[in-house]
Amino acid sequence: MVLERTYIMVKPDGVERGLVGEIIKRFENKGFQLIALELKTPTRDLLEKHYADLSSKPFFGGLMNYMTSGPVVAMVWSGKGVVKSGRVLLGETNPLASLPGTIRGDFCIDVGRNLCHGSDSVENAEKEISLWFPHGVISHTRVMEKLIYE
Ligand code: 3AN
Repeated sequence: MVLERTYIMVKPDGVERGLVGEIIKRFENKGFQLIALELKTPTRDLLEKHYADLSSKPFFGGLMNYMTSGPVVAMVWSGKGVVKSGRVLLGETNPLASLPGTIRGDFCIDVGRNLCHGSDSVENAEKEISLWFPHGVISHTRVMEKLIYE
């Protein structure tokens, strides 16, 4: 089975607030598989590439300052429908519009401190994975696959 991949990132506020484990737990509980993880302080150059489509937005400067304020946890998750489902687990961009039960709905308030990032399409996921993990990710088929998929 060829499984989809997505790029999920715990932003500096999520790392600082000790929510890394909670966010990972929700993806694990769902049945998705972690195939890459790195704690790193991203450079402005990397973030400008990651957020290239937002460069003309009025909040871009604030977004850069926020995202360079500390380390992030960069991850790649794999699974059936993981791009869309990952966005559902995260909640809406605006945390106040996110339902309880989602990560943003449960843990944050402001759009400029919304804890996490998730790729919004399969195409963007593959671009973001290449950008954040230029050396690739592990290839490992886990034994429990049969317990997750029919
Ligand atoms: P998402 O992260 O849900 O895909 P995008 O790609 O529209 O949302 O925005 C990327 C990031 O830019 C958001 N996660 C948030 O941190 C920031 N952002 C988006 N819209 C605003 C806004 N109106 N004010 C401040 N920051 C924003």
